[in-house]
Amino acid sequence: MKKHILLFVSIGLFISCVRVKDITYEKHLVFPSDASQEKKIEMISHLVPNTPQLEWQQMELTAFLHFGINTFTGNEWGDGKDDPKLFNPTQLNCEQWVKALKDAGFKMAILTAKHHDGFCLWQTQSTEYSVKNSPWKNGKGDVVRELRDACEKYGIKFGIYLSPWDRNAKTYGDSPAYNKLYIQQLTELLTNYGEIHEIWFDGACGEGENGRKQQYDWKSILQTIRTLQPQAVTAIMGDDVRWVGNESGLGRETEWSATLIAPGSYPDKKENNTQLGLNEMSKDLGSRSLIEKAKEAYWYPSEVDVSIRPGWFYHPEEDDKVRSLSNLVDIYFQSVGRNSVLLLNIPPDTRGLLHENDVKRIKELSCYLAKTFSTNYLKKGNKLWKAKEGESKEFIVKKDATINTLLLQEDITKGQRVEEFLVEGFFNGKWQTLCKATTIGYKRLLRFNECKVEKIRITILSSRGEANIKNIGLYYAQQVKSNI
Ligand code: FUL
Repeated sequence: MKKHILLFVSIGLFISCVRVKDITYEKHLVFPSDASQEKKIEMISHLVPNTPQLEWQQMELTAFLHFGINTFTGNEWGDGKDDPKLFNPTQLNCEQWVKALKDAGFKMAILTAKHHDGFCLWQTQSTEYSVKNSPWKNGKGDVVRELRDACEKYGIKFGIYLSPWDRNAKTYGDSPAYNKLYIQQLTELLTNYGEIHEIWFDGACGEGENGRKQQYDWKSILQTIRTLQPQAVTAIMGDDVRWVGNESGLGRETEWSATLIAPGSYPDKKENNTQLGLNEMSKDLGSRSLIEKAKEAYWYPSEVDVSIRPGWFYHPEEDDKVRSLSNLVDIYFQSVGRNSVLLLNIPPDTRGLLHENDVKRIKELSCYLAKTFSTNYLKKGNKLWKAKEGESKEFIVKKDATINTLLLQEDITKGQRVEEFLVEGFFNGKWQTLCKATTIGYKRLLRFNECKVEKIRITILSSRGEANIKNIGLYYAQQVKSNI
């Protein structure tokens, strides 16, 4: 009898442990109205990405391809009245785009299937304003198809940008009629082109004819995506991926993926965000003081979108204005290195090719990153460290190594938890501060003055419960001259 009781107690204990351990909130959580601040912190520390969000985050480096009627008119925003006959790339070759991207380490390409001008790059039934009425391939061409096939061939993911704002559609501003057209376009793209991994909904939005304001039917739009392509993430006006808040390649130093800002397409977004005084540009999207006031929380990670040139579309006069390597390296550290995914725009030119100058620069970037991160000077940095607040841990550095860069990663499948940490190096017989920062998240990269250290010590100064540090690395990143 005693034996049985013991067995039952142990099974009961085991089950309750598993249950406590297993509680995570995927993508969204609602705080109980009577939850204490302590309870809220505990809950948000267990907020985690869903599978598409996690896979998206792991890509780190993705490419935007702004291409369309604007490529041929020199505009950044077409008014929807440009003649489709202007669209006539002379040597369009999506394999050239994708090969260059793949070689440079990009994991996905997102094409502007339709920009604000409404010109569609695929054989759509929804409008006459498309490649069908262009001279390119006698109106039989389909850029979406060609890019899709090239992505398949070279093994990178494929995404689409479908501008909600449409300056050509007659129905724009007549909300039900335009929503129908928009969902038709989305359905074509999500049905006829294989797997799509990101759908980008631009927030830019003007008025339709006679000042009519379009009310988008986000509920049906998201429903269409979840039905047709459940593995896809929806960005910006979508609810999986958040716009970082600028177009200059700058992530926040304190970047929470577990945020209090409600996604663009949620019906209660306005109320929630006004109550908390938040918008996409706010400096703080995840602090304890916001948690105290918030009713809900979202796993809504940041994406840094920036163009390699001054414009989003190709303009020949910008051929010598491609960002320098040193600028791109800084952008990488300020985006991927700040818990974000980098979405770098490389616009195809009027030939329908990625320009030589851009291709050269992304290649240089990938060589630089490969060289920097090929030698890890830290010993045993990839053993999971379950770190309590206030805890320190020492790590041995390989002998005689000169270092200036630190990499840290949390296991975000358990939640994002670290609020502040300190890194010291032992040299000249004493511990000296190398760097101190706030959030880590999926990935944090920090650069500091180069030095030779025997060992480093990391202290978790503040954390929302036990932090799961799954990877630490030490590297040497060479200085790049600012004009290169
Ligand atoms: C903005 C657009 O208005 C630009 O043309 C570009 O597409 C950029 C990525 O998003 O909101």
